[in-house]
Amino acid sequence: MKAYKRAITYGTFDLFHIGHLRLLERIASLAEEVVVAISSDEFNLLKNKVCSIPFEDRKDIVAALRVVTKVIKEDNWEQKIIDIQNENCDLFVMGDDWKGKFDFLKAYCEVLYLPRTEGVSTTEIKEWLKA
Ligand code: C2G
Repeated sequence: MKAYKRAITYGTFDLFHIGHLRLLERIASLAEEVVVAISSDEFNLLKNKVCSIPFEDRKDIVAALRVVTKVIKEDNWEQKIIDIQNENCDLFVMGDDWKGKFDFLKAYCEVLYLPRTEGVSTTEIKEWLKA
């Protein structure tokens, strides 16, 4: 029996890497089910991020993971409360680069920020590829 029934997390998951996987694995160790909201290409532009990999591919890669129960689309900053209610989540998790930013969700479910995996990021991977 895990501490939570159903967790949700949000992200771009561009150029999927070990930091993304470690986060999702840690969420899966805490909750029976894991819902992942993948940022749409359009929403990424609002986040001032240009994706290398299109939404459909980023979604299929995450959906294929054994530790992921379901993937939904993230279109805007405002959908988290509705998502948590619609998906019956009792846990919201993000990496700690977001620490404190989503504490308003504590009114709806547990909110956890987990340490990021050091030494890897999509930005660094893009730099390496340019070198
Ligand atoms: N992450 C991590 N370790 C890394 C890189 C990323 O734990 N080395 C985590 C981030 O903290 C985040 C998740 O992996 O929780 C996805 O990271 P991104 O794809 O960069 O997501 P982001 O652009 O932060 O989108 O509404 C919330 C946003 O959609 C979050």
